[in-house]
Amino acid sequence: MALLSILRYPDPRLHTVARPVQAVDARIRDLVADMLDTMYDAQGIGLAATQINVHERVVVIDVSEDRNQPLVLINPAIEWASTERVKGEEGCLSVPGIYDGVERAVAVRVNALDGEGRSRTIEAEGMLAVCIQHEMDHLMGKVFVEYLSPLKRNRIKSKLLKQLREERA
Ligand code: GNR
Ligand code: NI
Repeated sequence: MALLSILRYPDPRLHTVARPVQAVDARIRDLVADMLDTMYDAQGIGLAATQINVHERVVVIDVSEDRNQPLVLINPAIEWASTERVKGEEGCLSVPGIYDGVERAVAVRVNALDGEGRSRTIEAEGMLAVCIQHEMDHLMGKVFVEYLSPLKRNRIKSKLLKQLREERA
């Protein structure tokens, strides 16, 4: 079990674009195991490698009530997204304590490699669809607060920077 530290907004490294994984080998399997440990420890429903400062297209998700249905998405690609959209409250382990509304596609179909390197297609709606879109944004260097108004985003930035300063004091 290894816990990795999670980058916090406004860390500029959160805006790095991740590169595709070339092969699902032992290194990637170790990374996935550590990301799952980290996500469960932090009580998140998802974690993108970007958040732990690894800039490869790896995501872990578990939206199950009992926290026992891990999903691993490597090199995820959206094959289809509904034109119907819905606004829901989002949070992020990299933006602790902040929650706000973001509009997303209601349903998506995603192709990705699983933890064993097998290709699979996932059809998602509800919380899983939201989480997949949120995590894929991380891989593109995008954090959910970038969907908010500049005013809100700047307030969030100031609040989190102040928290960091206070923690270091
Ligand atoms: O734990 C998380 N909860 C959450 C709630 C609403 C919308 C998206 C999320 S993802 C977040 C974990 C996280 O930051 N993943 O990148
Ligand atoms: Ni997040």
